[in-house]
Amino acid sequence: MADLSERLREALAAVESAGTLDELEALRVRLLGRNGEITAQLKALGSLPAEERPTVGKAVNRAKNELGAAIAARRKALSKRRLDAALSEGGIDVSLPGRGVLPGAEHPLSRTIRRVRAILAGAGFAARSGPEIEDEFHNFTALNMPANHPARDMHDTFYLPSGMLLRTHTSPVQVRSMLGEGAPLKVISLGRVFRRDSDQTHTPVFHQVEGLAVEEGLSLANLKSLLHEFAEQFFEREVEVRFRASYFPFTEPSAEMDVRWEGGGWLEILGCGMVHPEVLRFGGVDPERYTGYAFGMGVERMAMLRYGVRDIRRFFDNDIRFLGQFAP
Ligand code: 2U9
Repeated sequence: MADLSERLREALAAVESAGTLDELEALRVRLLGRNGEITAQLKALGSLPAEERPTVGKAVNRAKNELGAAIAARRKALSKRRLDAALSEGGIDVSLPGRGVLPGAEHPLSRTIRRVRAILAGAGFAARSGPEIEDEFHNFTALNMPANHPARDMHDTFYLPSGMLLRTHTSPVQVRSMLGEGAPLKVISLGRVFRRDSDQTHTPVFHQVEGLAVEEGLSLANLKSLLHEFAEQFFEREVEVRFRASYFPFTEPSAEMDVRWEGGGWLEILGCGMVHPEVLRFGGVDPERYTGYAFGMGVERMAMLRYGVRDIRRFFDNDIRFLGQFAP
């Protein structure tokens, strides 16, 4: 009996100091398993004198139950320790609150493009698109910018090894429309254009909207009234506009349109003009019979003016804190 209680104390100490679940399981098998110590003790009861059997038997059973309970408690403690370690090591704290779902918002450039398109659709312009990789003819030559024309330099063109180029404006789309559809024509082209230029108001990729109308009898007055109406719809208020004489190789005469801003100053919002007869001819249109007007604007610039954004690069950072402000 003395021997038994000594072994029990030792066994309980061993359970308490088991450092892993595997160690503990090995211990359980050694003590309580089919060939374990306790089982051997119970088997040995048979060889004891009959009067000692009940007392010793009870003591062995008590030791068995005590050990079983100690092993179960130790197993629980070790399991918890293993889970805690896994959670802190893996860096996942499943008790943290969720991140929540942020509402989506249309990109300010997409909103601006949609508005411009809707306003011009209301004025009878149909949208056309064309390739972003262009040839010199459609991007320059047909727009009255022959080889070595100084205006080609101002476009800071990206040239590809093949001799093709990334379009520097959306005008080649309208050249293709004139060649493909002929006159009369009333189209806008809207899309990405590329120039080697980058600062607070210039990015190498930006968006343009251009309009072109070709018809018999179109005049500068038609162009001016269209653009005045466009500005009022775009800014959703009555606006005062003025036209300043300018120069583009593809229009003659050419002008820039300014809008009167709060504070009394003038802000340039777009360029325009009557299509140069040479450009009509390159598009397969007879300039003796038809006249055309055209206009072009930068979508980023329009969005900056409408939303009060000072740095054009914000449109391309994809910072949710910036973009989230443009939800309708
Ligand atoms: C054809 C004939 C004429 C399109 C035009 C402008 C004036 C213009 C600028 C606005 C800001 C470019 O994005 S920007 O830097 N564009 O001022 N664009 S007239 O004239 C055309 C187009 C196609 C066949």
